[in-house]
Amino acid sequence: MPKWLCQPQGAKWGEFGENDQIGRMNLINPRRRRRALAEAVEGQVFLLSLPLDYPKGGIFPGRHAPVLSPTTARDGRTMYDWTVDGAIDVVNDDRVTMDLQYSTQWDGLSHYGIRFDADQDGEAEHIFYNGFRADVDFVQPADGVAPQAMALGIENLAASCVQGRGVLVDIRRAGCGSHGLVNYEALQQAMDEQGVVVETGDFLCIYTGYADLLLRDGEGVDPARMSACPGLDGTDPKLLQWIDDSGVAAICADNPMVEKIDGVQRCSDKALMPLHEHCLVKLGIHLGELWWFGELALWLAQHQRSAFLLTAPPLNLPGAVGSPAAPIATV
Ligand code: UVW
Repeated sequence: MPKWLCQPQGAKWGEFGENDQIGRMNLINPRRRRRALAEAVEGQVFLLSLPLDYPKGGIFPGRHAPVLSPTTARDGRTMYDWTVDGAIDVVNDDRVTMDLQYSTQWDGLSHYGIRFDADQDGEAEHIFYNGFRADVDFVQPADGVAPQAMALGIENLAASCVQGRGVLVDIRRAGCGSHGLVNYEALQQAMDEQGVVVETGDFLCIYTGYADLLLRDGEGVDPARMSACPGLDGTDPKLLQWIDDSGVAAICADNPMVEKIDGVQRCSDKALMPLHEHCLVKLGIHLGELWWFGELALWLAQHQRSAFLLTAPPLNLPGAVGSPAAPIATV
């Protein structure tokens, strides 16, 4: 029996096969990867990750920074500065407890779904990319039961290796209105001014300046100031159509959601996060969030370039819905 009878308007479920779990990552084939490798002319590298204990200052109260602790050795002792008699070895071994989407991260396709009646029985299911369902394809958390994405888990993204051509657009001054919403026209204008040309299978990297402020201000980060940073306007139909037509494989931003939702005019019964809906649910476009572009953006501007080789695998962590990342740009 098919997973769905009806798909949301504008969705392209089935485009890469009925059981596909990586969406537009499928577009990155060996030819496109060779094209990306050709951008690595200088051999210079940039780390696009924040230190994973950023943001500071408790600006995302629901998500928690990593906490390190030592593991326990088989002899019951703390495995930190651990030694055994009669040998010279000294061992440290540690554990981390962290929210996978606290800092620089990938949103997996299992991170975000919508309520939609895909089987046409008159009731909306909780449904994800390509028609995977919360009640069938996920283990829901319960007492003593850990949650798990049995479909669309982040390990699928890891298996694709996440390497291709990145293109960076600086939208720090492109935001429209008091909320800094960047619509289709504003994004196009920024791309034209910066000579950015997006090709099928590219990773579109959106530089808003948000992560620069996180790094600069540390514990003193000012939420009001952060919310003035620009972000994509997911309610703009022209922007959503362009994302579809452009063939981007993923969109990565240095802000927490890629899109901005404060100051947006929203209709009732629509998604709070329309760009998430469009990308993660309808098209299978992964979202990278809280990446850091400061040094890369400066170098690219100084060299009149916008493209680079991007290597950005998530953790190969079965069943997780997102993952920290340590993306690398090579120019
Ligand atoms: C949500 O908070 C739902 O999404 P994100 O991690 O993309 O910001």
